[in-house]
Amino acid sequence: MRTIMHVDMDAFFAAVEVLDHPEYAGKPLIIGGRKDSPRGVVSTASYEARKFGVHSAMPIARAAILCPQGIFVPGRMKRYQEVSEQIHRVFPEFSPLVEPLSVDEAFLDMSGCEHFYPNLEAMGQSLKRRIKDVSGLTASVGIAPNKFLAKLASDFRKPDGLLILKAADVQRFLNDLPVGKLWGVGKKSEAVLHKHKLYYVRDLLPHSLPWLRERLGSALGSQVYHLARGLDERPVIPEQEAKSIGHELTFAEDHADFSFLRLQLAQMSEKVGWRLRSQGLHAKTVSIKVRFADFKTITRAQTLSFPFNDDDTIFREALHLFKQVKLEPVRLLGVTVSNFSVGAQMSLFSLEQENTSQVNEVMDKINRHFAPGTIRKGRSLNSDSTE
Ligand code: TTP
Ligand code: MG
Repeated sequence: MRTIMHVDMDAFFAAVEVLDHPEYAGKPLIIGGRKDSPRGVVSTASYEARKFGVHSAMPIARAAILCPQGIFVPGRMKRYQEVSEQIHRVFPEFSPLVEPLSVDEAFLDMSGCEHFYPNLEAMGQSLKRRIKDVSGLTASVGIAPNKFLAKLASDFRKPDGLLILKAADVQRFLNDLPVGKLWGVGKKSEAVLHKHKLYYVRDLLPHSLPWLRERLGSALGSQVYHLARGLDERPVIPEQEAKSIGHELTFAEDHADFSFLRLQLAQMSEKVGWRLRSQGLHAKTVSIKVRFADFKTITRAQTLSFPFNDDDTIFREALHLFKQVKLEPVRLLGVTVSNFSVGAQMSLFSLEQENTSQVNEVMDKINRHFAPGTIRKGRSLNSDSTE
């Protein structure tokens, strides 16, 4: 029997804002944009704001109607990333087998580590306490015999929760769970199950594996059959090395204005370059992704003969690729670099490139010292600038 721990920070971005602005404590706080921002979407909301029905992915405008007294802040990704890294550095203290899932959550395979703690409750408390000490924030933790159950458990007592699901209690816990909570059951398969009057996990139990497979398809049918019985064999997979670094942006409206899109490419190239350099990497390939108004999505890539890590090369190649695409209204734009090498031989570079790399170094230093984006290249500041 395995022991899997799932940890997920509570109202993460909002909690970081409260940490840095104690005057926000206890108030309805909404992250993602200013109140009058017509395009913003809610990243997250404090638990106080959630009482008004505000939730992630909701348009800011809607949140402003539901919760007019809310405090609206645009969000500071760099700061959240920093706290995220603090938290993710804690996990390996508890287990060598950590699977980071997102900015604020991870699975830890604690099998074989149980004897370090008087009981599983103490194990969970110990992780929660360590996260609090390191970051000042609360996390919710679930401990269970597998990943599926551990994630359900951490969610169940949020915020600042801890739930241990023992094998003997699993079926009772699952029986009252809506079928939509089973992994893989989206809106479509939920509708199929509802059509058969199957609303809760307990309703699924009388149905055989072939019966579910026939209605949901072979793979999902089997998954639902097993999850409904609390069975999930998926291993905790330790972090894989990043194979690419990218940024993409979905626009609230479709854009066909070339100078606007070029500005977006310039800004994304800077972000990608910054991340590449902060990880000490060089890349050889630049790719762009373009999704059009009709959701048709294309990617284009260019591999260079030398490794690079400067914004200029990324932007130049991204722009070159973009110019070859027939301009139609664009819904999403992305820039990615891949094909990494660690460091690069400067001797291979021309003097010009060496100068560029010095400019980037100075800009990064300033941006690290002050806020990211304090100093930027002219072309990413407005759409009138030249290449
Ligand atoms: P979540 O863990 O899903 O949410 P949360 O930590 O804010 O709240 P909870 O207590 O329910 O776990 O996501 C982590 C962060 O990721 C969240 O603080 C903001 C960001 N995020 C978005 O930007 N957009 C989204 O749609 C979601 C779901 C999250
Ligand atoms: Mg969270």
